[in-house]
Amino acid sequence: MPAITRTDPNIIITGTPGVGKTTHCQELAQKTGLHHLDINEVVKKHNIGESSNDPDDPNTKIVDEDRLLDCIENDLEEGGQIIDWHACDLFPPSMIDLVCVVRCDNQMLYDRLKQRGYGEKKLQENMDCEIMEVLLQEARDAYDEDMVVEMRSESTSDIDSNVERIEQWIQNWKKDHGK
Ligand code: DAT
Repeated sequence: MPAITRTDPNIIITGTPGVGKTTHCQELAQKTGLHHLDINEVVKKHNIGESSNDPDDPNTKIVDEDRLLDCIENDLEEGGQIIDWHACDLFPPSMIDLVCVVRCDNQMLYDRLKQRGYGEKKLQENMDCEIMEVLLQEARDAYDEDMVVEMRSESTSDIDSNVERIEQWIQNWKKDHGK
């Protein structure tokens, strides 16, 4: 396997919408100085999402994944990216060092999505996604088993302990890779 040239790891924070990805990414970026790579922002900036034809869900964008990868290729090569996205299997495993799948209690997720103003259909689709552990399975299928960790995000103390755990992991990664 070729040596890793990046000096900081690339970490995916994934999970069903509403579980707490962005909250984790922001806290982690602030604590570590790594870059919060918000894929929603990349899609907007480069205009690489097409509106879905679903009249119930006009705001959801279908993203051109090849173009997305072109847009972030340099960032991934550089390293130190905290990738915030509700899918993970499009990122090349050779570029990824850790995948955190954020989860939360179903009722809590329902309340968060309701508060976000999701319509009933979109809400139910996302609830099914969480209940069926779709993102966890996607992560396990795409990456080595020992790269994938599951984290709960139900209270502020969960965020603190998850972020602390990832910070510790980053330090170990740097030591192990002589960085
Ligand atoms: P996502 O990026 O996965 O869509 P988010 O970070 O925007 O989710 O969080 C959705 C909402 O839930 C937001 O109002 C913050 C809240 N939230 C998430 N995780 C939480 C936690 N562990 N404790 C308290 N509130 C949390």
